[in-house]
Amino acid sequence: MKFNTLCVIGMGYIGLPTASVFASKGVQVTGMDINTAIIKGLLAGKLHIFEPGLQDLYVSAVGSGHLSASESVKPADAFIIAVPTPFYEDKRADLRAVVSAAESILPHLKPGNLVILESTSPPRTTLDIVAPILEKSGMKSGEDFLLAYSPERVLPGRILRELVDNPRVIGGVNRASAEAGRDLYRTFVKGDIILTDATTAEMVKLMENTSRDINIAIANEFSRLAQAFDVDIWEAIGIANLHPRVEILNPGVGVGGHCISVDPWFLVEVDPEDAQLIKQARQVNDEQPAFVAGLIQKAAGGLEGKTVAFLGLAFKPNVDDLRESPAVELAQHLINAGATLYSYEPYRLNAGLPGITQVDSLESALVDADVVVLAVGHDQFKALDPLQIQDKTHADLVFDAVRGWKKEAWETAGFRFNGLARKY
Ligand code: SAJ
Repeated sequence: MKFNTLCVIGMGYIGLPTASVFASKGVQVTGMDINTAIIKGLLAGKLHIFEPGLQDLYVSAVGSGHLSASESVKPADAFIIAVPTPFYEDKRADLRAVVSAAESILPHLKPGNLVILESTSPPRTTLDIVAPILEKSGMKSGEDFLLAYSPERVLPGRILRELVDNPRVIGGVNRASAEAGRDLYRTFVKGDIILTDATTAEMVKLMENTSRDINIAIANEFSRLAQAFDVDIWEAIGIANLHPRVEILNPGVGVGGHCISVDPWFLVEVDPEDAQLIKQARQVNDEQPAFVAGLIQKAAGGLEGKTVAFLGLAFKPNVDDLRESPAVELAQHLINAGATLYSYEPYRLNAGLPGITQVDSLESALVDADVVVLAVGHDQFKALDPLQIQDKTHADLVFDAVRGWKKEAWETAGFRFNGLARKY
C-alpha cells in the first residue's frame, strides 16, 4: 500500500521526530498536538524538546512543504498515535491521552485508512480500547480500515539514528493491518520489520523495558552490597563482565524517564500475582535516590546548614528530559536533609521545579558551595577539569554519584572525593 498523507498525533519526544522523518522522505505530514504552546512554537520554528539533529531535520521538512503543525487532526491516509501514557498515583496506566487521540481520529476515519498506536500501553489496549472507539464509525478494524500497534523503541539522545536503523515490530489486528504498517514504515526504516499480532507487539515493548529495569535494579542492589562490604562496585562489575555470559549494567542515582520507570507497572497492573519480581525491581530502583542521598549526607557529616552545588537534573546524560528523573528526587532528599541546594542543568535552565533552585551557570552553582554533587553524567560535566574548578568554590567535598570523574584528579586539586560504592 502507498501512503501519501499522514497525521501524527502527539508532538513529543517520539511523535515530532517520527513526523519529521516521514516528511523528509516526501510524505505529506500533519503534526498534531492539543498543546497550543507546542504548536505555536513549532509554527515559529522553535522546538520544545532537544534531540541531536532534530532541529535541522524539522526546519528542512517544514521548508520543503511536507510538514505542518496543527492543533487539530487532519484527514490523512494513515494516522499515528504517539501520545504519552503516564500512570496514576496508584501506578495504573493512564490511557486518557490514547482514548482522546483515537476519538479525535474518529470523525476523519475513511475506508482503507491505517491507524497505528505507538504509545507504550498495557497488553490488549489496541484490541480493547482503540479498536472499539474507531469502530464507532460503523467500520470494522482489519476489514474496512487497518489497525496496528507498533512500539517506538528508540533511545533518547539517539532517536533519529535508531528510528531508521532499529528493527521495527508491527502487530496488526490482522495480517493485512500488519502488512499495511510495514508498507508505511518502510518509507524510512532500514532495520528489519517484524510482523506479529497487536497484543504480542504490546507485550514485546513492555518486556524490553522491564528487563532493562530489572537489570539496572540488580546493579543498584549490588552497589548497596558493595558499599556494605567496602568493595569498589565499578571494579567488581568490570571483572564480572569479563565472563562471557554476564553483562551487569551500571548502578546510579536510580531509574527515570518516561519509559523504563513507568512501563513495568503496566505488567504489574494487569497481572500482579505473576509480576512479583518486576514489582520488586521497580521498588529497588525507586529507593535508589534515597540511598544515594544517605551516602552524601554521611560523607558530608550531615547537610544541615550546608550548601550543595548540584550538577544535573535530567533523567540521564545528555538529554533535556526531566520526567521521573531520579536526580530531581535526589535533589529533593538533600533539601529535606537541610541543604541549601543550587542546581545547574545546562539542558534545561529553568524547569520550574517546585522547591528546587536552579542557576544558569556552573559558576553560580559553585560559588557558595560546601559540597559538589555530580548527579548526571552529562559529557560537559565529565570533561570538567578539577584544577579549574578549584578557584571557583570553597567546597572541600566532591560526591560523584555516577562515576563521571576520576578520584585522583579531584584529590590532586585538593578536594575530598567520595562516590557511589567506590573505594576511598
Ligand atoms: N540507567 C542506569 N544504569 C544503566 C542504564 C540506564 O541507571 O546502566 C538509568 C538511566 O540513567 C535512566 C534510566 O536508567 O535514568 C533509563 O535510561 P535508558 O538509557 O536505559 O533508557 P531510556 O528510558 O532512555 O530508553 C528506553 C530504551 N529501552 C531499552 O533500552 C530496552 C529505548 O530503547 C526505548 O525506546 C525507551 O526506553 C522507550 O521509549 O520506551
